[in-house]
Amino acid sequence: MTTTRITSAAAQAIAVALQLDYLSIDTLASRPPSWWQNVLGVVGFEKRPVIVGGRVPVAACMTPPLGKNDNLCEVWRVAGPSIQLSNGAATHSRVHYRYCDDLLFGSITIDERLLEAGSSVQGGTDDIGVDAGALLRATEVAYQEIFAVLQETAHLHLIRIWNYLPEINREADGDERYRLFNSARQLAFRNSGQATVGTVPAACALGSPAGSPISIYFLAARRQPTMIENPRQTSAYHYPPKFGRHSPIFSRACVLNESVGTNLFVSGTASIVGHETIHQGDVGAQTRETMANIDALLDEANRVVGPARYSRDGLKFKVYVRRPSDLGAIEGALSRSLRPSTSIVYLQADICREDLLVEIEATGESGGTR
Ligand code: 3EB
Repeated sequence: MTTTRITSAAAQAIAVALQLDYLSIDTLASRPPSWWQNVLGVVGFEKRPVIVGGRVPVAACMTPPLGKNDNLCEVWRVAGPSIQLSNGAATHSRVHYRYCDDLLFGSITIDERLLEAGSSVQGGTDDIGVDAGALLRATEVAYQEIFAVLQETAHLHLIRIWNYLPEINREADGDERYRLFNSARQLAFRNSGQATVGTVPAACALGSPAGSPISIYFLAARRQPTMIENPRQTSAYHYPPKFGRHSPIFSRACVLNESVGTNLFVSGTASIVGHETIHQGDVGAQTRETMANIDALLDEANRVVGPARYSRDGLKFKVYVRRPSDLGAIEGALSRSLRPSTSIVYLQADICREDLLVEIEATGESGGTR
């Protein structure tokens, strides 16, 4: 028998466990200060929840909850002995953030209507309208400020980023707003010296109601995660130009190696095979295809990272529903493939392709050997 030598890096990795919980505002209100000490960030749905104490960054999905999820918050917490959390100190930044040695949670909210138009995406020409220009500029500013914070605290690796943009499918000056967002996001990655293929974060991009600010929140890490692509899908960063001049920059999933607790991040996943949407108009079939894609990502994660075992049972889900009237059909399809106790939050959101009716994201814990 061999003795296992625990390296200091491994010991440190084991000491921090990222924990994701969906808790009601009332539950949050009853938690003692010692518990709040370890909270990295809180995310509300539809609007920013009011959290007393004020030390923890509070983000908002801006997407209204559906069904019986009222008053829930997404809470990111680290557990483990003697973890020290620090708050963002960059007063010149719009990013609110909190971090421990390994992990950082951050959030940024920008109202594009309050920014001057004039993005460098225009390439020096004036042929872009004010409407498109404002979205391009706001997206660029948001990503620039995020990357600046990551440099400052040396959490250089974005692992997961959630993007909520108002009216994602609306045309602005002849282009869809999601496609404009993709252009500005890609440019911001380039300008900040980030890779635009391969080691890019897991992500999602959803539409929020008109008049909402752009709301982005993210997790970053000191160590490089392992990126996972889906063998059934074209990598998003290699989508053909018919989906937009600039491809979306995200990985299908990533794994935070040697970290316990929540360490698998599955991007927003939809009914896409190769690069094409399938089952147009059939929300039940789209839901089943999306779960087949998530299964393929779990298999791929198990293949790539070895000893960790991921399965549907270890996942918590957020389900974005385009048309509220489809909620029953989606719940029905999921109830046939998930255990009744599975954590699922349903939200109303526009999805970034007009023909997609549902998008599902997940976060996971590995469950040992199965
Ligand atoms: C897709 O697979 C569906 O632009 O950041 C999923 C996850 C989607 C992330 C993003 C978009 C994004 O293309 C849409």
